[in-house]
Amino acid sequence: MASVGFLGLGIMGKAMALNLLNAGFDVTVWNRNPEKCTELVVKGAHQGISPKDVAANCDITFAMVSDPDAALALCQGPDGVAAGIGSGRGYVDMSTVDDGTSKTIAHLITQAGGRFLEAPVSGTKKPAEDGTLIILAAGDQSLYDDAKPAFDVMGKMSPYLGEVGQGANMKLVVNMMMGGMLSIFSEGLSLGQKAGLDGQQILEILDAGAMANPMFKGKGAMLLNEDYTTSFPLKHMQKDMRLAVALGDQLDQPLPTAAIANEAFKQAMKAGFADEDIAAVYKVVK
Ligand code: NA7
Repeated sequence: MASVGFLGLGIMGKAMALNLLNAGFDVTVWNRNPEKCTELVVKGAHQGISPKDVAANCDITFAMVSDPDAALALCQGPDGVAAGIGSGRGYVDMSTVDDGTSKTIAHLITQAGGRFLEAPVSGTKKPAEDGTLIILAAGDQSLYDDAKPAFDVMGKMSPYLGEVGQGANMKLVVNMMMGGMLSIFSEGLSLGQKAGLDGQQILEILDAGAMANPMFKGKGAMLLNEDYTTSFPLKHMQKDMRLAVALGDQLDQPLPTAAIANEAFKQAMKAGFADEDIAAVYKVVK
């Protein structure tokens, strides 16, 4: 099996790196806060000293960090991935960023002789743990072929979407729709209960009709129980909405519904729910 690096052991990265380890890959991990490496090291991973060190010593290095600034920070500077990647090795950034950031990272890596693939994912904590993510890959096709065995461990589907930027764009389209749906779902559930309807019955009726979907089912139970245990941090959804609205500006595409949903997530951030689950957007309309 190829030696793989994994940078960023947050909610998603930890679960994904653990699956690679359990599948028999030789895994080297690094996290900004090194304490998060301990659990994986105990289970057999090596610990890298910097992103540069990991990229220099692994055939393919994966990264899963919070946002565009974090993704760029991993690559730049004397300890960054670009300083270590060298010729022919691969770098796969699985963080959700905008297409511009992804292209900047692609440039940094390819200038240094490496191969680059962006591969943001659709799916949160549970699919990351279960290895059932949807991986949206775009960029160097030879690296896609080499990374496929690892993708098959981390996800249930990993379509190749073309040139760098298209994975990022697909992810923003998907999450923009998810944020919009969650926002109107919260308003509906709140309106119904204010009108005296039973919340559980609202969920059952939705689930029996054309609007049934796994997200309403999963998040619906959380809303009724006022359980906001973080599976998908709300601050990351607001980032995705912000990046999608910015893409709309760039492409002259009207996004009135997404823009308003973005405002609801901003309100939730301001109210102090940034680190809670996306379900906490309900609290601003409740
Ligand atoms: P988490 O659980 O918030 O984890 C974020 C990770 O990103 C964590 O490992 C952080 O390290 C790391 N991070 C954040 N900023 C930096 C900088 N500047 N440099 C290096 N590392 C950094 O997020 P999730 O796992 O839920 O989500 C990850 C991605 O998937 C995100 O793009 C989502 O939109 C989808 P720390 O532990 O704080 O040192």
